Amino acid sequence: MLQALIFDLDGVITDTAHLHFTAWRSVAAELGITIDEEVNQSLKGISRMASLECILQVGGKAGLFSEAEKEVIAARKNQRYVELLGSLGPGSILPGIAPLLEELRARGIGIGLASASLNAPGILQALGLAAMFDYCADASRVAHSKPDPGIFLAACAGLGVTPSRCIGVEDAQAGIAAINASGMVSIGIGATLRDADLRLNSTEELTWRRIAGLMDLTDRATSVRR
Ligand code: B16
Ligand code: MG
Repeated sequence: MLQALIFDLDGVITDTAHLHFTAWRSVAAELGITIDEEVNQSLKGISRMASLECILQVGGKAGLFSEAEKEVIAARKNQRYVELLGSLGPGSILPGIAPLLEELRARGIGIGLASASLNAPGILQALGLAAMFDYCADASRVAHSKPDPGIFLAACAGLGVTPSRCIGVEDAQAGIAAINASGMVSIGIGATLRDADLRLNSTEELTWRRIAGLMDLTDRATSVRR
């Protein structure tokens, strides 16, 4: 029996990647670094400080800043990002997600969030979805970020569910690796993702029918192995 669905936020519930990009691009430009869409893709799902390290690397400036200076740069990026989040509202929820959350609620299936974003609670509020989530894992309390399974396991613990009875939904390769390492069943949203138990092209395809079918398949695979 399926106990819970645990969602990534950016790229699954809403799309804030372009807002992260705008904020990082302006901060990077002040450091004399130009970042393009390819760099932006590599920042998907990874933490704020890991994103900064990646940008410094791209610009050939890794190792030039102290920890305190990096904290200041990351805070500047976040200030700009939070300003941009003002544009989010219920209309920013990705297609198919709102009806799916309603369906899961009606069926008594737990709903959790496992986002690397420290802004996740504010984003759910802005989308009008905060009350739909039974538990949001706190990225600041998890030692290692994705691909480590920590954030997904924290969400399972908070919901009081068993990982193997849960599905995780992600749009980033590091996130799929995290779900698989947690022992949960994985669904990937995106054309280029590898290793997901089910890969879909968009959130529109993430329907209750597909989810139920995936759990049926994994139940059968488990009973054959037994
Ligand atoms: P913040 P997710 C991730 O969200 C983003 O994909 C990633 O680009 C960002 O660096 C990370 O959150 C941290 O965000 O700066 O707001 O703490 O995909 O894990 O929901
Ligand atoms: Mg994501």
